[in-house]
Amino acid sequence: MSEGRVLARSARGASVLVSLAVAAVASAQPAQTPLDGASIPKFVDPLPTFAGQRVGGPVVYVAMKETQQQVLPAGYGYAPTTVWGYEVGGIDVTTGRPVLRPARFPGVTVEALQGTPTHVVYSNRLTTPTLQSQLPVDQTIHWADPLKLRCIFQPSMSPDCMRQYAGPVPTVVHLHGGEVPPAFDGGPEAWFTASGEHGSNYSSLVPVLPNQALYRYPNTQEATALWFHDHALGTTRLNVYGGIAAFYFLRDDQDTGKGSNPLRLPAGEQEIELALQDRSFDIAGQLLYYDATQLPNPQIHPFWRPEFFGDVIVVNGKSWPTLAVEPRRYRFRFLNGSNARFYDMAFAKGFTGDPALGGSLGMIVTDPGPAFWQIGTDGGRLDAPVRIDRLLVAPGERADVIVDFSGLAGQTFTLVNGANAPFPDGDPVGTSTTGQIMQITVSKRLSSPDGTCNPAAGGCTLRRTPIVRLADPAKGTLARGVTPTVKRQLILKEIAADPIPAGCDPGAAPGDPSACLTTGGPREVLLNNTLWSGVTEQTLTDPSPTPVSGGSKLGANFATEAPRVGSTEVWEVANLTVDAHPIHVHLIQFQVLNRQAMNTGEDDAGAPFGYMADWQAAFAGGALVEGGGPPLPYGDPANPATWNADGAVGGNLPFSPYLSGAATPPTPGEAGWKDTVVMYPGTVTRIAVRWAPQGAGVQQAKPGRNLFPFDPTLTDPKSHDLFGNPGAAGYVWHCHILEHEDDEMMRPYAVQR
Ligand SMILES: [Cu+2]
Repeated sequence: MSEGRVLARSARGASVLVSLAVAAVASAQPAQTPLDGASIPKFVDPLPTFAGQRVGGPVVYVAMKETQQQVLPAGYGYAPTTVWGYEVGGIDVTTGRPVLRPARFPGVTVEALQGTPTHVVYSNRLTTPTLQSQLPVDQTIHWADPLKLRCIFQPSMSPDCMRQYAGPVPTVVHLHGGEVPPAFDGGPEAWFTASGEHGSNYSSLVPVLPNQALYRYPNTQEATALWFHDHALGTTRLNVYGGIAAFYFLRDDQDTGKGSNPLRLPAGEQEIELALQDRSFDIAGQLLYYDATQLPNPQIHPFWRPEFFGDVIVVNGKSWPTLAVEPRRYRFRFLNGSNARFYDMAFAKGFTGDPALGGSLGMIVTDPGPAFWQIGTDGGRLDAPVRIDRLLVAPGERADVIVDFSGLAGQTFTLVNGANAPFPDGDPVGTSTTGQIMQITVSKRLSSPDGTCNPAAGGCTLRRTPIVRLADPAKGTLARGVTPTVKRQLILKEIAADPIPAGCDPGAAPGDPSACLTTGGPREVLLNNTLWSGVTEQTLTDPSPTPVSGGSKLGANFATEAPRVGSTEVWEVANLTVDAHPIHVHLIQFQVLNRQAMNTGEDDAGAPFGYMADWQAAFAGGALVEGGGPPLPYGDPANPATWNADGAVGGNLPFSPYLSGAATPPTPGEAGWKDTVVMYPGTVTRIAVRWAPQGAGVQQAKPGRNLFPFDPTLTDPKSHDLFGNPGAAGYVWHCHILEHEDDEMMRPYAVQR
């Protein structure tokens, strides 16, 4: 244990001394009595839809505002819920007239057309929001910190760090899945507040008001459902929970969104956004995030919890809605906008929640409804529709599907969910709560003949040209002609809090003298055992902290992943934790190569085995250095002498001796462009990542050749690229479980010339 390690421990340990005060402070918060999700009537109110309301045009205006929304069913005495929403203004894409859509959660969909840039003026108008008092901002994690209290760096935390935060709300908007310049990526440190404070990586195309940022999206990638949501450092989980998220449909001349679209896809009223988000409520109908009886790690972070799981499923801002459809085909644009909950879905006429009936999933479909025909992934349309009986969508992922209700007139289906939480081995869903998402009744008369393509009959042609293949999804190998220049082997590692000390009472309420100051649960989850900042946890509070191996300065941080523009890399990520993590890379769309089982983990007594044991022993000193980076030198992508025996950089022991079984190709629903991919525990997930636009041919993209319509390598905020975009400090890759990304499971990355 290094001296720095001891210092860091004592710095964090100091928070123990003051954490007893937390309960008193927490009890000073407005008391919230939980509303049992099972008591809320389901399938009462109609699903809110956005057809006929979507907003586009060359300039779009998006304001973050607090508003009241009837999330729980109307007419049952539930008050409207105070939420944060996006108010969206621009040109109505149906009528061509200027419109302003009122703030709501999620915001009304923005629509853009491939090849036509969209300018968006984002305004933070969350001035003195009342919802703030219900959101447990944790000032002791590495966060935006507009008041500059620097709690994470304080050797002994002041009471200011431990009480309910009441300062300005930092926000920044990330267009998830977008091929955009670094200045408009909406990264974690580009935040801005209603009162005009700015994060270190704030940028705007041109100067605007201090509470605003103006971004220009080139819209040159493939048509798909992107989404925009808040991404402020260390408070994304709360801002998104409050409600600031919305779809961003990118159209092209095939997927026009109009009934006349040449692909003959369902359109108009038959194309429906479905944003799935779980929430909890109090008996006053207000959002409930924090339960003071479930302090996860008061020893270290008084308010942060490892994952949020609500007991109410909300779709498009309405709890358990119902949707009346005609007996015809519909196109559903699924988005998992939840903080941490996965959805493993099927339409069912009959279902049961009794796991004893078999299957690994909590909800058993006894009488199936129509199947999903998936036509698109995160980043665009598939080559051909694929039939999916159970649709898995992790936080951040999207799925574009057709469901055929023809011949089913008069029937009622429930969209059920069987995904354990945490996924895949956590608690089963609640049969009458989280196991159900929404209801569909085939109760409307057929208003016109269904002229859409029928995927079941092989009638749908989705693309003019096939997907440019980095990976061969049938074989699980690199596609022909693809030559990656770098292989990275990286790991996901959970860092636990200290074990529960002897003599305390794990069941005692916080503040009780016998209560435990730690649950022994997760303290943070790290990418390659490295903090967001890229400095070692042991030197975090030093005036000149030490970067981890391979770290090079990028803005306020140190990046370790610095791919060359135009190059293709293979990232092999071994998940050493017990849960699945949806890993998201900004700027590009990638392709899934394969997954392979790996002998790694900790046994029931917490003893590491397999790769984890050897990997921990590989640290200097023979034991894991928490947050100290990888155990070995990171390696230089340009110097093969520095690579490990698997030919990889990343600073880790080679994975190959620990692999077992054959590598499995991506699922049919993953066989396209992805920006977020599920990485299962005890598994290495391999992705092919190319720093070039999706449409570039395999022979076109070359290391050092920039094919983007902007310069992704420009880091200097004072200069502009040839396209007029300012520079900014790079991009990020991270886990899309929002509680994880807020507490260090995120890394900056640089694109190099
Ligand atoms: Cu995670």
